[in-house]
Amino acid sequence: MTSNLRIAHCSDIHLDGDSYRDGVDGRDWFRAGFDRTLSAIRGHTPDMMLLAGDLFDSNAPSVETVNWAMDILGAQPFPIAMIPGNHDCMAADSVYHRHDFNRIDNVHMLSAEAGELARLDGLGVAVWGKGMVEHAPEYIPLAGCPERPKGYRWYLGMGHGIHVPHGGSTGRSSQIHMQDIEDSPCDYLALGHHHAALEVHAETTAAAYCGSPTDTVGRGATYAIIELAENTAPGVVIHELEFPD
Ligand SMILES: [Mn+2]
Repeated sequence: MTSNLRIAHCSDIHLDGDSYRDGVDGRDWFRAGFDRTLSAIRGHTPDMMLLAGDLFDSNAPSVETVNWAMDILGAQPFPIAMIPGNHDCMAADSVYHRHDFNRIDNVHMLSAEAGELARLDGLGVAVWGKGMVEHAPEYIPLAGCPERPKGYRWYLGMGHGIHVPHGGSTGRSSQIHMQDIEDSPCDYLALGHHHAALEVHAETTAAAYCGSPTDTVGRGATYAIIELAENTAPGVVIHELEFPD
């Protein structure tokens, strides 16, 4: 169990998405973007990584791209916990029904509809997440998160959906209400879906959308590094990647 924990958080990679650059193969472009992101993340020597959804742009990525993704996740020198997003949700045709990411030694795929925990005993970390089946107003990404499991120093959660501030509008799909963040038993919530990075901390839970490292909307192509330490406020830093021309 560690008294300090450094977490890398990325999301919304959208592998096999359409490139918006003329003459560039979208497949190569998004792969290169994820490769670059992981390289930058390794430079921070994190204890672990959280991937908060939309690794793939759809539930129909090429088998070659899925194998590429499984290989590169498996090659990272830290454990990874991940959830599906809306683009790669757990619908009947989900890419994750065809390819078992839990076969990768260092990967914990949290895809159960009711939610599930990954236990990283060596780090004293428990991670909660669940698999979105349908991106719909009825789906509440942070609903059902259990209390902190006994015996773990750090409790992390993940969610993929739209941020709803207090008094914000309802009726959208996959709402992450500020109240859900305030009520969360987790130390840190790694959120995905908004491609623009956004810190949404509550008093007892740090929370952030890390943004997308393959999209420059908002604060640029980004990922986050989180430092948790005993008796110290969490540190969340959004890092911007250089974006190739
Ligand atoms: Mn999304």
